[in-house]
Amino acid sequence: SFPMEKFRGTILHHPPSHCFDNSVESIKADLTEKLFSMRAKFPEVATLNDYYLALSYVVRDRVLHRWIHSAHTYFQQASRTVVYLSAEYLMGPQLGNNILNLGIRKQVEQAVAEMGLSLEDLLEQEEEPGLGNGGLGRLAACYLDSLATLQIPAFGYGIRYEFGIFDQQIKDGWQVEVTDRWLRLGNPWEVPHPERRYEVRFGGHTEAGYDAQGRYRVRWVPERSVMGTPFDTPVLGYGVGNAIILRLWQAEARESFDFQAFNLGNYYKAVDDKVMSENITKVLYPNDEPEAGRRLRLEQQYFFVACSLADMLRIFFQRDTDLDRLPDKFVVQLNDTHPAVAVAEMMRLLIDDNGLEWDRAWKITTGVFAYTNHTLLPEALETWNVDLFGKVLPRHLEIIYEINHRFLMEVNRFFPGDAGRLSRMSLFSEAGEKRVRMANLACVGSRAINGVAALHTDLLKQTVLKDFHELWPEKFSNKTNGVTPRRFMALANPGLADLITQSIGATWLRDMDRLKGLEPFARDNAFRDQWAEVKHQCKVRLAAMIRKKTGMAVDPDTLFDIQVKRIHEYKRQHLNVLNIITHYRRLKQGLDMDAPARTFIFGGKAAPGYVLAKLMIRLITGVADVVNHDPDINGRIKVVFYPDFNVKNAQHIYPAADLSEQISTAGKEASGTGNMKFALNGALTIGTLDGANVEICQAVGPENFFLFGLTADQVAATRQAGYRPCDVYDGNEELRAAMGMISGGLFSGGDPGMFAPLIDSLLNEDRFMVLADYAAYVQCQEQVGRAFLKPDHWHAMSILNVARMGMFSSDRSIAEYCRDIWHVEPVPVVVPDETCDID
Ligand code: TH1
Repeated sequence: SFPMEKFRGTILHHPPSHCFDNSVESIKADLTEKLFSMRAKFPEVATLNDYYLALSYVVRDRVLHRWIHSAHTYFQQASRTVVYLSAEYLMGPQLGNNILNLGIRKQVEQAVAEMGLSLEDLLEQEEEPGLGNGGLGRLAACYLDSLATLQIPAFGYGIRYEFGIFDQQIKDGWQVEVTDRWLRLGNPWEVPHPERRYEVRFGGHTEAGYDAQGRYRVRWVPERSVMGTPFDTPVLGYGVGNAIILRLWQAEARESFDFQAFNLGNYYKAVDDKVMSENITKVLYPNDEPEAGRRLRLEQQYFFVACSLADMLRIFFQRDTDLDRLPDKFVVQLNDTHPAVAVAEMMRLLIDDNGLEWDRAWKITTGVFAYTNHTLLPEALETWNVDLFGKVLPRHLEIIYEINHRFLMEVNRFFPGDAGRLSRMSLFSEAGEKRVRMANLACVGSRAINGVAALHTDLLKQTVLKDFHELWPEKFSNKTNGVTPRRFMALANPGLADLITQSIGATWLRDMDRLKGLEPFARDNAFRDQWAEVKHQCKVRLAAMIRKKTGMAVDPDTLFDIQVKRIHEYKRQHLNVLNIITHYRRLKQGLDMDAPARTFIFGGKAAPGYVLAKLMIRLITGVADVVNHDPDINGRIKVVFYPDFNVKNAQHIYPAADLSEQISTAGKEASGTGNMKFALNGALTIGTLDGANVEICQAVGPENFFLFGLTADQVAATRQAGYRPCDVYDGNEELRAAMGMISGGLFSGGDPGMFAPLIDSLLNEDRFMVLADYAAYVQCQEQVGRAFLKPDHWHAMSILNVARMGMFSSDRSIAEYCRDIWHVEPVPVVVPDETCDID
């Protein structure tokens, strides 16, 4: 096990400082002052949102104080720094998390209460920045939390989308997308720095020539440019003085008016240019694991990469002059291929802007980057049409051609005459239209490559990155994902966190291996009762939220069986639905009457253009309509679709789960991280041997995990052998009946056509082996039902799950990145003492 000792810094028993007094009286005074100075309101006319903003500013001052001390320390020590490049960050609400990490929860609660407010209501006001799609964006946010907590000097860089992931409404059972106007009421957590803008150029052409010293030089003559302005959001570590920042770039026009056009009387064109420039950071592409190809998306990627690398070099040159030392001072982690154009941009910066020769530039570039792959799905691997790429980034395309030329010579030296290998490894695919392969560019430009779960990394080496692994086996490693226990345990589930702290002490929040200490409590009856009571309270709270959001009444005494994640065929929400229908039919027939009553809860967004995923949502709501109102069922099954799943409501959902659904086709989910959030909150998992489920099952013990279905090897072998879903269908009477109920129109108001595309795709192709796993899944769900009827044993399993989940803290993940890839050490930050009247 990894020596975490090194990462445990000085714990601040009294958070900052001479100027920040954290007594209840001070917080009250500061809150009133902020109401005046920042909102221009007096208490009688202030809205709840004014109070939310005022409290946020009170907290922000204290957060920024820690950031200033951190920045100063890192600057003085010229510390080696991690740069995390990600097109997505799903940070979640900030107020509660910052109060937790400052350690001032009790004082703030009391202060607002004495002013006639409730902290819970104020927290509820915050609209989260939904600047990501799902697991990939949330992983980036958890990693910032752990970087700060482990005292690692780091920057997160990304895009300040004006509109994040859409808000989801459900109308007549269908998903409707609504614009996410998260900035409407103001964002108190960011600090803009318009004085630190960078120019980003696009289009045009290149000109080759020789400079004064007679050296070959290329000049890029761009056609247009936009400005990038940074907005900084501080991220606090927990129990330490350290803070880091997330720096998000916003695109702006160079001049808000093109005066030349204006003087010629072309007012509209002048305004047009402003609109076009600002388009770049307007909206997040809402596809999780996307089909790529849009020009604006490429512009977004280059835009934030160019700003971030320029900023990194600015910081480097504050303390150094020799670019050969860049790899000693910075490591740049590419979060999937979305920022992979950074490899070409770095070469351009070194060669064109700083006058380095190719070989020296290449040595520096490949000393700086590391690449994380997050998916094996072939349709999710990014490629760009070469013509499009050349129009947007002509100089970068030339550089990529040159990288490719030199790279393929190297491949040819290792594997002479292996034409197939050369064409597979080329940075360009030539089958059909010519395209740039971003994963290949990321691999060639990086000194380290990693997958996000043990199985995923193994499969990467055997499939999509096989050739790269054969060439550079030493570059590859696994870094299993993790999640932050601060947000997903302490903040989301204070009842459980308190119970754990009472029994094993408070250190577990920074050292999750300590959860092991809970194991003996699994046999303690009194403790199990307390454990059950915490879970029950969480279910009561979620039931109230479901009531508020959907009008539906659900019973907290039923088994809460929850699947929340993006809607996707490979995640197989429809497999879950087929089991529900089967269970429903059995009850109608008077079978399975001893099974426990269940509430099936779904949540998740479908990409707006993904027709089958949207149909899956309609199927869930259709089944809910029938089952929930069937008098024969009498509450034995309830089905709920919880609208607009996001980080904020996720914090209420994970703690309330009895059962976590992790049922993707083996070999398709790179890792999953929801699986970890559920298990850390005491849910038991029903799951396939996919992604991190494999490691979770191993950690908690297969006797505490409901495992079912084909393995990744069996999936591949079944496919090889000529899988015919209709044979499975023909051979299973219950499956035929369930699918028949769907295609007969029972769940579509009598319309037999509505779900035909879904049924046809299952019967004809079934790319994700839903039918192949159906029988095993139904049987495993019966086992779950029987287990739930023995509450003592169930809660013992739940306790053992939590006790053994320590390795899935993002602190463990980040410690491994630090040790194996980044080679970076903690830098403790000492913040002058604050006064504090509690603790
Ligand atoms: C997800 C993976 O699907 C998930 O298994 C993993 O836990 C998570 O990343 C974090 O590692 C991915 N999300 C995206 C989003 C886009 C493109 C590729 C992936 S992979 C836009």
